[in-house]
Amino acid sequence: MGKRFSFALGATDGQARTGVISTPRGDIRTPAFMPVGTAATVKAMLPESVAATGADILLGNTYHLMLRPTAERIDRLGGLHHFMNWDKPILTDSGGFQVMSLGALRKLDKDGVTFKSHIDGSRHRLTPERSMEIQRLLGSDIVMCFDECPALPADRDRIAASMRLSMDWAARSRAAFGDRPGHALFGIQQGGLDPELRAESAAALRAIGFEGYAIGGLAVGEGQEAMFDVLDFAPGQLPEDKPRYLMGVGKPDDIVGAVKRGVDMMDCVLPSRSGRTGQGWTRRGQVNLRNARHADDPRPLDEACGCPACTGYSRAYLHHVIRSQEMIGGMLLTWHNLHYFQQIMAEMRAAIAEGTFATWESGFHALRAAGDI
Ligand code: PRF
Ligand code: ZN
Repeated sequence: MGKRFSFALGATDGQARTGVISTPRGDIRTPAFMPVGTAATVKAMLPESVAATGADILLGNTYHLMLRPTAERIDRLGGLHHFMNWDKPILTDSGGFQVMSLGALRKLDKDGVTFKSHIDGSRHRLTPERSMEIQRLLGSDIVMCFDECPALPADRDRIAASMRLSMDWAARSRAAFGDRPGHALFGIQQGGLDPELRAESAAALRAIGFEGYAIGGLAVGEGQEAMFDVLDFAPGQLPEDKPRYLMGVGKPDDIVGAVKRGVDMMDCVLPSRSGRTGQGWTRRGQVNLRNARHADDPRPLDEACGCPACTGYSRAYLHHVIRSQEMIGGMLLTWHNLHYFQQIMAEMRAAIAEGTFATWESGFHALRAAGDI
């Protein structure tokens, strides 16, 4: 009972969807935003605080955890959930994207990728089989296929070859993942901005069969307009009855535009990373708390926000602790940002269920355009 992984699509409103992913570790309400817990921590947050913001699931990284403290050590210590004291679902990325974006030296071949650690320069290798093994050792609930994501712009031949390599790796990931009831394996669509390559990738993934389907290869420098152009067709190329996950997105307006076009899950470091540098994301737009104009401001960051940063502290205080590099500055702003991102998700889920998404979206953009922050 409740032991299997499943997705129940609830209401739809235009292309936007709301539903529930059920896992043995709990339900994930969709559309879902996943905070990023790269190194077995959502930086500056206790796990119970992450849950209090409304997160049902967080994301972990194969690349970082395999290097430190290693997947084998986490396995010996009882798995990632126990290790980091988070008992809700965890999705892990497969490592390839992080090797490409972070790894100083790497060499790609048909079988996998060899790279040097950004920590100590030691040599490591990832293949689809090794990535599946690491994600199993971590105890990940949602495992991502091992893929390659080319930086854009790139020429069509390069994107096609990379996508076909990723589809070969998707088949190897599926075979290596094996039969693991209660755990899910997601395929990752590639193909750049090209509708035909995206269609070929989607067909390859559907033929293999996955519990969910990610849209990879976006938010890699193409800009929002180009990304939305792809999202106008890519979700429709993937199965309707499975979750669709847009990887590494994004800013609040990216997230809203993605949900409008049929995306169910997203993740991004933005609310946590930018919070640590003093950026506050609010209904009215982005606020840089480092700015001197906040030094004497007794008002909260957002008077309508119920998070600890907004209910207990002034902009003047946030300005002071950020400028002073006090740890509580990053803690409060990360909490606020994660709370705000989850608030948007909750409001979108409710609007889709009520069939009022277009009205909600107009309100979302109108408040930001007013610019009064
Ligand atoms: N593949 C994987 N992880 C990712 C991406 C991808 O294409 C992206 C692209 N935005 C972010 N994270 N495996
Ligand atoms: Zn707040």
